[in-house]
Amino acid sequence: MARIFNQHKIRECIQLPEVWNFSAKGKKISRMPVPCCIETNPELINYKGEVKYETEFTGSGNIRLAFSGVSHTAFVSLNGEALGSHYGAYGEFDFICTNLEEKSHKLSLTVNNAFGKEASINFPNDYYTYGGITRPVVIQKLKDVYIKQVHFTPFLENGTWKSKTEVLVENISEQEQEIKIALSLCEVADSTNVDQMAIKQGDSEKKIVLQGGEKREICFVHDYEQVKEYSHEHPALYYLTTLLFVGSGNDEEKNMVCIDDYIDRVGFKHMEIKGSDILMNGEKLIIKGFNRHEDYGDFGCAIPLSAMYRDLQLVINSGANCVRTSHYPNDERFLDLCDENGILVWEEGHARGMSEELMSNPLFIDQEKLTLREMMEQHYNHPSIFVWGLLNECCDFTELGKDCYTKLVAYMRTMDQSRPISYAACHYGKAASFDLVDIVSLNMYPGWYTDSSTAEFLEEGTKWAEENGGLGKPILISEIGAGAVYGYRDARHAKWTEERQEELLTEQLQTIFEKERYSGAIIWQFADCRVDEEWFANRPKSENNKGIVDKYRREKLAYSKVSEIFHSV
Ligand code: ADA
Repeated sequence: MARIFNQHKIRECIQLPEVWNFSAKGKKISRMPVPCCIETNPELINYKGEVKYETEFTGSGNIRLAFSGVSHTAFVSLNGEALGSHYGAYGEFDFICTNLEEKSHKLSLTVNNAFGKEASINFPNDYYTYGGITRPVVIQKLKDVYIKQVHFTPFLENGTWKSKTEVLVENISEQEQEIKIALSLCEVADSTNVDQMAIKQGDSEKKIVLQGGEKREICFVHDYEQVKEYSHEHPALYYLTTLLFVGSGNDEEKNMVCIDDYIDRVGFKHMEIKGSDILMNGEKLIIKGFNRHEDYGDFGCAIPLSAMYRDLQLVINSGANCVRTSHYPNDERFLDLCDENGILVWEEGHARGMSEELMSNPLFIDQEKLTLREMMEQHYNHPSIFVWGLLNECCDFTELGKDCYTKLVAYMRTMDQSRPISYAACHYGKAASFDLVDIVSLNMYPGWYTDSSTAEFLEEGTKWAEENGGLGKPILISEIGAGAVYGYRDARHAKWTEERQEELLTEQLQTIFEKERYSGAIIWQFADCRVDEEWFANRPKSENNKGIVDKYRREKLAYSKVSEIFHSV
């Protein structure tokens, strides 16, 4: 499943095999689990290039093939007929096949994880570009009309909770269809309550007529007498159920037939920037969290749900309240876990450390818009997401760079006006684009890459922000930390020892949390991760060793020290 709860009770899903036929050039491998990174097979641990997958399923009629994540480029065909391609390892994409005959169908993918100009955001980096079908694949049976997307936007008006729900439906037949959409909302906590809490005010049903092939958005606005707000401390979730009925013009209500459904989990939270504070439901947020790459031991980025669950428990036990999905949209099952545990999420589009030259690739803007659109459209309802991020440490100081940031932030604003936007910056002293964003976010490594103290770095960064469009805005330390090789302990407390990492993080965090001006700190990083060998010079084991746990989640000295500090904030 692509989520940790069942999104459909009406819409049928077709079970796919968990091991597919597989081939890779020059290798004798013939089978591969899905989802899985190809590097999990020792024969492919350094493989870059094309691999081929094939499987079969039986079905008929209208079929939706949904891929939650394929790294990084996929070419998909069904029964030998090309359906299309997709670039981007971290966003869901789908194909709708209509009027299939009842038989066994052959689903084939060619997947490529090699670097090249046609993959503008993937290049040798301080994390690893894994290969394969790395997230779940879902096949669903659709009728002639289906629910394509549901966006739920909670908001406060004169102290009363309201919501706007936008339901996007699509008629994949050529015939005109009369449909009815019905919404209901009930607390997840008592979802056994069959008398689902009907929407209190306003209408919860609407009828429309769709022409053949038409897509239409139907908007509902509702008031609520009382709801439980969503927060870190009290992550109250609600099931939002959308039902789609069809009938003919003279049909009585009772004769309309429910043919599709879409269940999601939502929460009532309201984000606001007030002066230099970030507010959630009117309360000032002090962020204390971790940057987390999707990279776990020998599983690479295809982290099993049980391992995601373990990561989240370690985050919760540390007293943290936030995870930043550095530097790409995450597996939605991890976001589901964050939702139900109140771990606030900074989710960002895929990009890390792109130079002006890389950003001048003619494909870049469209490819970056795709990762941002997939992230914001697909993850819109997650109440844990409190800020959208983009372009981590990319070129924000030249005319071309600033133009990219300007275009992409404007694009993000068209998709969500309910959450603040930020980007993590590091080019101190150069021009910056803080005028574009709601929160200034600074990456810094005091005592690690330079001898500056945290206080000195904060003073320099604050001045830099105020001179470049960030005056009076919240300032969040989006990355701070130091490296340590797991198990390396030494009386000298030399660099790369666990002792040194613990000392530096202690000074860094204590300095930040004692200053009211800052909205908190997100440690770089939660766990060690694999990096490209081009980064070997200061990456022992060809890993980014700044985790407070290693890639197998074995705790370093810093974990308990960070936990002590986070619990004291
Ligand atoms: C940057 C970057 C991270 C990581 C970090 C480091 O802040 O955003 O991805 O590379 O530096 O470890 O130096």
